[in-house]
Amino acid sequence: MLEHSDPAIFSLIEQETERQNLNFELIASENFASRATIEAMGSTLTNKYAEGYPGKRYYGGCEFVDQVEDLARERAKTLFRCDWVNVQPHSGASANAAVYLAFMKPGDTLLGLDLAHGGHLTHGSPVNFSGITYHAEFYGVEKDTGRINMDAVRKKAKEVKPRMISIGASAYTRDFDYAAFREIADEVGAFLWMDMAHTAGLIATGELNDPMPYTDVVTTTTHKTLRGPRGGMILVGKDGENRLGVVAPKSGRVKRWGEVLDSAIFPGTQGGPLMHVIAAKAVAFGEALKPEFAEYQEQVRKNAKTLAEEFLRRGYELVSGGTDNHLILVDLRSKGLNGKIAEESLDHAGITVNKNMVPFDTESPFVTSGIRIGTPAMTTRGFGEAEFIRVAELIDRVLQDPESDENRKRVRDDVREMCQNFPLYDFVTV
Ligand code: DSN
Repeated sequence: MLEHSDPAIFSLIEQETERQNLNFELIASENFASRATIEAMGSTLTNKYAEGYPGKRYYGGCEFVDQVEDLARERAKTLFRCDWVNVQPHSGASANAAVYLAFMKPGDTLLGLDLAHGGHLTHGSPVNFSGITYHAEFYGVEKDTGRINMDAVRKKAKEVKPRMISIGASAYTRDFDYAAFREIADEVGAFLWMDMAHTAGLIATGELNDPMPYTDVVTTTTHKTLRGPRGGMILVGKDGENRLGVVAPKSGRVKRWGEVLDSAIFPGTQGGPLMHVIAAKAVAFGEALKPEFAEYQEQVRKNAKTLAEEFLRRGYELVSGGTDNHLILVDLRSKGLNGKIAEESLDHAGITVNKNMVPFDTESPFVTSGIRIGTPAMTTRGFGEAEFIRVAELIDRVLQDPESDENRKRVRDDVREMCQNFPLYDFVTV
């Protein structure tokens, strides 16, 4: 249909699909959703309004979308071994906004990981609603280890007495000690929130520590390591009466955490849920419950480890000296390069990464001293350790002579050849 009704958009989608097919996709937060997931997203469910929750909607005709949302919630609860889930957040940022609304009053203090040390905009950055509405304080990583030091977090928490502590990152290569964070939160009387957007897939299959038993609330996106549609989700490990004292308006009954967070999504921060995306989430969670998904997550980590070893062997410096998860953070200063030059030259060679601040960076966020490289997307395409050794070699070849068109072109030809041996989707012919 689209080819005839809107050739301009059709052609751009074709070109983007070709770009995805013929490039190394190494942005740590990206992945390739399955054809089934994409099919659910492109379905008639986009036509339906369904404000409210299954069984309690503000619109008629919700009998089928109710079942869709129930399936998504049940599958997510099984996948993450938790009591309660809300699958309606349009994005990770929307999920996080609802957590703030539920737990914090304007001006309350949040203690989160510094954006410049691998944190996220929605964890208190001064240019984000979280830093504008709330008072944000930060913990960071140590200069010599590149890791979070829990004694330093405790010291900071005692000093600033936060109402909520956030865990989670977009550029941190190590796992988190949730038990230690819980202890600190209890010592200072704070709520504990984990944003597992990057690592949800690895957590689901047990590759990384599980935050559910230790945290008050967990948020995530559904499209990164979790490999679902673009969207968000909120989870509670152990549901129970909320400690905020929020009561149901008519009965005066103390609400459960899940109910408080449901209200924070709708009507608190969102309107109608995207039922086509919720259907796609259900499809992706169904896929994630299969044994192949655990094998995939194991391979994601093995590939990241291989990539780290190969970069170290080639004389690069890595923040924290390696990785426990799906990404590495390369500090390019010892090679006389910066993130901007590296990102641009790799782009010309068909290798997509993003420039990234490294802790204690001496460059601006527009230049940066590092690049972040992730393995989830190319692992989905079938790359194993042998292919990631080759990925490191091709990146190194570009970075040895980043301004040379000839060098970039030669690498680009090799990248294309490898990509063609691992087709993105079976309908892609380029
Ligand atoms: N934009 C995501 C990332 O690249 O890590 C975080 O939201």
